[in-house]
Amino acid sequence: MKSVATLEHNDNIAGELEKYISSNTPVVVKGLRDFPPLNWTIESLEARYGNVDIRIVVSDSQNFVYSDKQERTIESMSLSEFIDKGIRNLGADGKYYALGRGFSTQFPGLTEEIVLPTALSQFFSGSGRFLERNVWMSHGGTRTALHFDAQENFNVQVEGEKCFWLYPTENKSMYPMKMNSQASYLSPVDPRNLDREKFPNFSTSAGYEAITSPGDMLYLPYGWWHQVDTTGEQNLNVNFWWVPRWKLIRYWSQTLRGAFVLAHRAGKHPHKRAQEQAANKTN
Ligand SMILES: O=C(O)CCC(=O)C(=O)O
Repeated sequence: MKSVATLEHNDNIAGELEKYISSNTPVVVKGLRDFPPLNWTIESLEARYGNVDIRIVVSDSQNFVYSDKQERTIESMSLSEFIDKGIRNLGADGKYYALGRGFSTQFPGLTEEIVLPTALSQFFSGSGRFLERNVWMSHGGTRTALHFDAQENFNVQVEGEKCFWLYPTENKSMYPMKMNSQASYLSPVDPRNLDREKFPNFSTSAGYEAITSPGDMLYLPYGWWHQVDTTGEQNLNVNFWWVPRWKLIRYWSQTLRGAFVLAHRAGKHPHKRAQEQAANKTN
């Protein structure tokens, strides 16, 4: 496994980072400055937003694995309830919880704080670049299943550490779930616990590792597969997703899978609609 390259935050960091973005190569920027979320803690967010209702991912273990039949199980609860069940009393009710993809817009006033440092602000200028900001929170020890996102990603660590195992967009032996499944952006492979009989072509040597500590920002390129482990008692993280125009065409297979996942979520996947029409005819 190779290590992802690192850069130090400096006033000219954008130019250095641009080379990695244009070659779709991951890199970690260390020592981020001028970034308000680095002052947050889970407790300070709870004090501000404890009563806010959020969507929480629920699992039977800290290994958050999804199936092709059901993308993932979601429950709605207040931030305080989540922190109680998922962080302060880990596993006490036999379930495990994580705030993954917690839209910043659910927390009034937070989006304004999740703003890239001035030295990096050029990346979101220009029109048509959908930008989503998320808050991630969990007890350490979680594992997020191997998947890719059809977006560019800046992922910043605030509390605890994350260990990313990354595989290039072009890698052909990732065993993605079926295109017509709910989760065609996911792979059933667990690279940290590899089943060689089931997945003989999976290449561990194709992987890269990036460990991020508070103040580190991973650039996770469009379509790169990633499995993520968290450490520490508490894990807090924010990320930015945005759309690169030319990569949508260059990595069309990822783009297509991403579009099908969105269609599934909206109930408009062609396969799902065909099934529904067939069911209606027989009724
Ligand atoms: O932190 C995690 O568990 C997953 C993060 C992730 O998948 C992402 O930022 O795209």
